Amino acid sequence: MNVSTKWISWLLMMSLSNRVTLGIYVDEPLLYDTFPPGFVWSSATSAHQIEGAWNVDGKGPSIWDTYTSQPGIVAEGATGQTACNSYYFYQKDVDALKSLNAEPLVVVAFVVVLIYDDVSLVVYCAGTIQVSHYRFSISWPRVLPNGIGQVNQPGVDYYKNLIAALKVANIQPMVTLYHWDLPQALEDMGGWLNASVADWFEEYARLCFTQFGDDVRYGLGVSAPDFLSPFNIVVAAAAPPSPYSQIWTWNVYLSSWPQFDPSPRQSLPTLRINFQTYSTRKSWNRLLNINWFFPGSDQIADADAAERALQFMGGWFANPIFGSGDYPSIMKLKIGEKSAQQGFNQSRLPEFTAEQKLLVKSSADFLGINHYTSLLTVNRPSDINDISYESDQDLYSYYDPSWYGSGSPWLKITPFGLRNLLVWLRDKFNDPEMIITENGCSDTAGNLDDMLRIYYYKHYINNVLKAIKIDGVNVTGYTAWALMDNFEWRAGYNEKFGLFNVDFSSPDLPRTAKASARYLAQIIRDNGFRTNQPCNNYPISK
Ligand code: GBH
Repeated sequence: MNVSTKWISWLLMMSLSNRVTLGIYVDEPLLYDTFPPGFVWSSATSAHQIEGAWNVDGKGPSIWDTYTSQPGIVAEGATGQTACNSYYFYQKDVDALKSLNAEPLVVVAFVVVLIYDDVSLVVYCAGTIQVSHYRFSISWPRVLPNGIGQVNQPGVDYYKNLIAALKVANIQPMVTLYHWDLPQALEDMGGWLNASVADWFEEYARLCFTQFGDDVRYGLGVSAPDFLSPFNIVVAAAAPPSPYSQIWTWNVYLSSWPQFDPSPRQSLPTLRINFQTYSTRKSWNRLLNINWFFPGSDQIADADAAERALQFMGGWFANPIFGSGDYPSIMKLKIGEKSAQQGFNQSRLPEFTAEQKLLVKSSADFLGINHYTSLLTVNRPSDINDISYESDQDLYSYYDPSWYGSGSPWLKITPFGLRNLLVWLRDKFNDPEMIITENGCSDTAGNLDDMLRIYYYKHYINNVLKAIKIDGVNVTGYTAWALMDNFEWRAGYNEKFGLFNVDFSSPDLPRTAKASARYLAQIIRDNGFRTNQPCNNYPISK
């Protein structure tokens, strides 16, 4: 990128930031242009959120099966025991994906018209660009009921069947190895806090590569590792009183990267090499969940706070792999200083050895980003006695009241933040290849006429396009979360992210395309935004 383009994009970013800090939400004009040829279009789910069949065919329980069996924790006592029943209904999922998948042959379209009498769906979906990928996760306890040791063949067969069905539909699997459903058997041995987890994970990953590697072009590692930390999922998933509640203050950093994660040991590079030999394309990754943080004012201290928030959330994992090969210096500084003041004899942030740094650095082929929302951030020193990941950051984040909301309290619709984020990641982490591995919006209605979601996808995807075309960021794929309404963790079934509605009151759990599914299919068909497609002109039809 030349100097003047950089300068212009900086000016654009500043004007966006200023507008946001003024607190007035303004619709942005769309860029009418197309994505680069070969751009990856995908939609995503995760195993525990959709599969159901939690205790059949030899599957072992996961920490989420245990967790949701405790009353009063998940909204309305919801569980993932049935969910979308994808263990049995996976063909319905593939069919849903197919309707996001534009068939090139008009002949096919006519056949479908005759069979389904749904002309509009066919019209929207006809074209030459298609959803090329489906991102799903493998349930570790379904293939290894005890986490290690005995393999559960029916579980392996399930994923083989799914992959085969995707192949028939010409959709590439994009496989997440871990989306939070740790085998309970491993949790009982200390879970992510037991250093042996690196070996356990390696055994599991090897099994997956051996069984599925031939058919998988993109392999994704651990989804949103920050949410694995004891503060989040592990503590929550362990029945109180949890041993972690005593030690999490010590282990929040430890458990969220070097100890609990195989990367600094042999495994990640080894697995990556393994994966390469099994794959037509080398790819290995860990997915960052990262917000964008705008400074809450034009004070330098608040700009620094926003940068700190980004580094703690994204740099924590991106910097060791794509940046300097170590934790961000601001994390080292803050946690080091605070640890000393708090009487720890060393920083609570562990240090990588030189060997670990080398192993981690460049251990991924692209940066996977899960992104949903932005916040405003101001500098605010924390109480020194409060020892936590949040307090270490000395800041306060909040939402601008003018931003549109969603069905989730934490998710405000801020499409401009995504473009800022992509530019920031490009600049801080050496212009990595990036794939957006999750992006999407919830409502609580699950209605088919989901104009809010159309708005969300339209403007977020358009900001990805601007980042590519105007700022020169190397984004090669986009994944819509979620393919269908599903079990939304602690929110149960109340928050609906689906492109497809699932009728949970019917035993068949039918998946029905929402207006947003058709809208997205249109963007995919056009591989972008065409001036003769005003982008808001896709009426819902039966
Ligand atoms: C994604 O994470 C998950 O990867 C995906 O499985 C999930 O379906 C999707 O979010 C939508 O929820 O309840 O206020 O404590 C995005 C990051 C992490 C954001 C957990 C919400 C809980 C906020 N999410 N966080 S709160």
